[in-house]
Amino acid sequence: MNRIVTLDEFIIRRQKDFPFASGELTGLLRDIGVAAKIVNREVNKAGLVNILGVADSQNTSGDSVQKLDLYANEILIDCLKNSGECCGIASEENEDFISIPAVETKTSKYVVVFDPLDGSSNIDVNVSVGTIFGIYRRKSDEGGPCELGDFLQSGTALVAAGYVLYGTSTMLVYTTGRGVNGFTLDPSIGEFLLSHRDIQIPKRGNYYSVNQGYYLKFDVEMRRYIDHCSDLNLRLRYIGSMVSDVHRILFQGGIFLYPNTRKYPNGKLRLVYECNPLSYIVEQAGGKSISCQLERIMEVPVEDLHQRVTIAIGSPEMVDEMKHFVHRYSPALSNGN
Ligand code: AHM
Ligand code: MG
Repeated sequence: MNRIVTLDEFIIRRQKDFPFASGELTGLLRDIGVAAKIVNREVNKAGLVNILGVADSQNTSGDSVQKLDLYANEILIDCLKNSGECCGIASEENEDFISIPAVETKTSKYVVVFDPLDGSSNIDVNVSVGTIFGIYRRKSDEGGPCELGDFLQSGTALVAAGYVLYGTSTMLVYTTGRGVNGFTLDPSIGEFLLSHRDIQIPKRGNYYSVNQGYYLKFDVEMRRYIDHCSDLNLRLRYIGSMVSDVHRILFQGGIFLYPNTRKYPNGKLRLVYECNPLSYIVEQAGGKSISCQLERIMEVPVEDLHQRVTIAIGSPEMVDEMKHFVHRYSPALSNGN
């Protein structure tokens, strides 16, 4: 039997890889692990809403029942606030960033961004959802409050990123820029255990993932590429939770697309909370992630906390192929290649 390695043990061991590490990043990752376990407990209870009370109502004991995505948001904020390991937070659920005062004079050099519960339309029907997070080193002076500029950093500045998938089992996958590792929650002991070491995305895969219902709203080059996927008999899988769709692709290979539509001219997904952290993970696993206008996602300038971006992410050869279709069919980019 392989030796069991817990998430905490793994994070602490990895701290030694960074010569000047102060333990703050280690502490942050542990805080996120704790928050994930609490959110997991509540997500698992979601099927009991008819017994316990539906969101925005009162349950049988008269307590008010919160929407799960808001609950997840509060848990993450609380866990990160209490330890004082970060000086600021930006969440997809909050309009503005939150500055965190120093805890016991501890100054922190990190800020955390997250989507507390991605794919939240899936909750009521018992389908997978996830938490996505990214960690940046602050740009403002340590000691003072954090500033908007600390969050408006491009993906290339990420120090760590990860996600938690609340699926048939609960997994936490993260990177600090030295490969990607996955941990599975063992509910009997309440610990995340190392289950997938050094994850490598396959160069190609049999899956493509896109909301094909919007097909007619996509630009011609995207339609041609989707036709190509269908001609190749690739299997279409679309859960409606980016973190779940990207998780499948990370392990089995394929491509996930969310192009621009008439309703979302810049795409629907958020650069800061969803696209940059998942791009960092996929790139670290050997994959690629670009916008449908062919910029590397992690280099897209971040101008707004809630900025949206189009995305094509997944197996490297498939992303390259998509790029080729854009060059070939986009009226704006066509160069005859
Ligand atoms: P959310 O963060 O509000 O849940 O929205 C993001 C989700 C993604 O997880 C998913 O890929 C996408 O929205 C689905 O959108 P659509 O229903 O337009 O296909
Ligand atoms: Mg989301």
